[in-house]
Amino acid sequence: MNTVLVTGASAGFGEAICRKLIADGYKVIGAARREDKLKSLATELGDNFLPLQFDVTQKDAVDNILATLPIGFQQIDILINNAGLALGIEPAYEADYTDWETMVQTNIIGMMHLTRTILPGMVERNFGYIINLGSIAGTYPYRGGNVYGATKAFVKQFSANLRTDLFGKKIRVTNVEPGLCGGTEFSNVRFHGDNAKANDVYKNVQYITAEDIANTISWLVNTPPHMNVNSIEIMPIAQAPAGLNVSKEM
Ligand code: 8X3
Repeated sequence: MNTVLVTGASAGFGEAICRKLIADGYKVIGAARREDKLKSLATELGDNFLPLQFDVTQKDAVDNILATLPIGFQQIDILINNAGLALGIEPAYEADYTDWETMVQTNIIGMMHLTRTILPGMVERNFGYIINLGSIAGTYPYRGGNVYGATKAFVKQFSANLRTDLFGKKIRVTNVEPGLCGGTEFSNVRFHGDNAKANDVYKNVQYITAEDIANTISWLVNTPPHMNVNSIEIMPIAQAPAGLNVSKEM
């Protein structure tokens, strides 16, 4: 039975991924900052689920916890770098600089550290799979996407470069790039708890859901080991890159 580590497991994509992969028969380590949420997930998911309380930005704490995993969960076959966030939607000249730093710390440095820590074991066993949660924001610019989109462009290129470094090894890497996804805390976090603003993003739109992403990841991990999906971009039918715009007012 393969073991999966999912970061950002307490809500949204992470929670849905844990639920789906447990149902698929995997052992799942769910890592997140919020212990109470992890505990209720553990009660729901049973003995094949191991809750781990850590913040991906706290390097030493992550190292200590990963070095003392219980028997049965020590060999991580699949790493799902899901922890990440968007903060703010202001243009670059008005954005909060600490928001930028937090996004870089979580979306880039947290993912880098988990990958660098877990990848050598996969290489030793010549077996493994890393799935990174990128975003369409890493490909398509939009107003206020500045640093968030740039962190996801990093995820995209890092994933591609991992494939190159792993050439000739039986280790797979996929960058999953979701578009507009509702029913999660993503926009509530982005708007710093302004729930009315967050709800407005999804009003009258058929968005994709965390379950859609979890089902995609379930499909990915169950594809045959000789096959690598380099990247997969998923938008709701209601969303599309709608062409270049020209401002007539300038
Ligand atoms: C989430 C998708 O379009 O809100 O990364 O940036 S989007």
